Amino acid sequence: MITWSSLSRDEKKKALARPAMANSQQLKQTVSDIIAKVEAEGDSAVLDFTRKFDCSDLRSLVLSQENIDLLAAKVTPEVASAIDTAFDNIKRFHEAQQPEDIALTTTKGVECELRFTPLDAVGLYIPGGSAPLPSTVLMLGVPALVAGCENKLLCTPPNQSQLIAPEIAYAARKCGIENVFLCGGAQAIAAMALGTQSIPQVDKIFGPGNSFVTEAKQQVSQRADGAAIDMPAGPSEVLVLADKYADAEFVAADLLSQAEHGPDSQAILVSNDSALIEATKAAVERQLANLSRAEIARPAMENARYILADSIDEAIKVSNTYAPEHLIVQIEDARSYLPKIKYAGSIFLGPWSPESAGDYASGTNHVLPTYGYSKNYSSLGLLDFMRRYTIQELSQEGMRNLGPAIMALASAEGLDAHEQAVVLRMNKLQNGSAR
Ligand code: HSO
Ligand code: ZN
Repeated sequence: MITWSSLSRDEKKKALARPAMANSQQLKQTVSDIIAKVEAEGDSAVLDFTRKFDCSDLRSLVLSQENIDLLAAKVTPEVASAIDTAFDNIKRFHEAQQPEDIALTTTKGVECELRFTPLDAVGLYIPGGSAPLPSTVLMLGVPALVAGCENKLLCTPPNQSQLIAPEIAYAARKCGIENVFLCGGAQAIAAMALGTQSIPQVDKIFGPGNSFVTEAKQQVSQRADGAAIDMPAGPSEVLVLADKYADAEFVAADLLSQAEHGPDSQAILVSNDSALIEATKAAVERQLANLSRAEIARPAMENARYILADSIDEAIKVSNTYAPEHLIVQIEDARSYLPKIKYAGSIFLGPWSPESAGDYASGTNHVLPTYGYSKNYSSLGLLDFMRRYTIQELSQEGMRNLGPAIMALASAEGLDAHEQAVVLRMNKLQNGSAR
């Protein structure tokens, strides 16, 4: 247990430090080599990499519509109905985010508009690894569907049978994802960003992944001919704020549900009650013993931090400094503390709101800014699948009214051609020859 008030500035910084991100020169080079090969050779490079890393006898990168349907039909009725429930809630929550266009007269005769339009082509990346994530398909696919993106494609690494998990196929079908491609890693990101013979180029790439995927997203987003990306990513994290009224078993379970994502997951408890901290530690040990992914969760929990604060206010300050991806507030009257909470990707209020609710089914998006990015990035939402642009129209009256200001600014900036574009029109209006 760390007593916050006893720490020096440097120690405080260290107590909230995140693990160094794996962005070594070696990783950067490997990823840029993969991107270059995919750019030069297209499908055959993606196939080679996929055979090497995921499925040695993969024949095609394309998962046929027939296979998607066959796989989707294999989902058990219980899981299908759970995916349906989650789909409905996520859809409702994202439909409510539909933005309104704006049309405004700023000066008499000067009309300005702001319009929203869906992105044309989006690429959704679903990692393979130890747990297939149909929930992530929904978190990316539903907003793409609601936004009205015309081309939605999904890349995910194939299993040994050249297929994907039935739950992923079912969720993809529900979201109206048109095409599924069997590839993962940096090669999948390169393929979506640059296009290959069979994988269409997309405008923006979404979704989580390992350090290769994250690095590849970063690299393709820096290229003018590449693709935009959703947000920078680091290991997943949770910070739980708890007081003496919190249920230590609940707190432990919430820390562990984060820890089981990966050995580099971050779990932090901040409390003003040392007895609650001790009880949580004991509960973590008890619960860990029965978890199927204890091997993954244990190393993450070894890095967990248990911080004792002098007061709830101080605990909230610690949380604001850390700026967690997920913030769970198990404090009496949790909602009343909202005004003091500055940064978190998503906030879970009270004892009955575990992170799992938002991870799966409440309706909010589980793609969230990690690594302190909740200070300047937002949780994924409908607007990330849209772009906005503006329109303007000046009438003769508008030009008369605004012309002098435009001319003065252009002249102040020394940009004669800009000034001229207005002077010519003003002259025409003054000599009465304007139609
Ligand atoms: N907690 C993860 C999302 C997830 N949890 C998927 C379960 N499945 C990142 O927010
Ligand atoms: Zn989770």
